[in-house]
Amino acid sequence: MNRTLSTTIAIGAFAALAICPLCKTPANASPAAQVATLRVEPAAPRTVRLHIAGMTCGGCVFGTKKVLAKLDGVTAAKVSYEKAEAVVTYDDEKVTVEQMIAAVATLGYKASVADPASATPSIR
Ligand SMILES: [Cu+2]
Repeated sequence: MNRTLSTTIAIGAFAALAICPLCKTPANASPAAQVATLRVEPAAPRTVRLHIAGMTCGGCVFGTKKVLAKLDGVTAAKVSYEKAEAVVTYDDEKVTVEQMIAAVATLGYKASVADPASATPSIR
């Protein structure tokens, strides 16, 4: 009984020390965790808050959301008619804020960055 317990502790300690010297990933990490570490610098999703002038109804919100979501690299677009803004989550390796503004302009609305400081990596 007592012997079995100490054996278990020894195995646990060994597993914790078995860390790959290259990637610092514990050798017993799940395959998914190992794949994640292969990407040297994972693209952090960014979020930008755009002020959108010209939206006059819920249909405008729908259209704006649609053109933003259609852009490759945009993963989420929350458009608010009340606030006259769009909060867009995107991958900055695939799409730029300028492209979003241009896409919104095709509908006749004028988008501008509401908060430049918001165009930073999303903390969430
Ligand atoms: Cu409208």
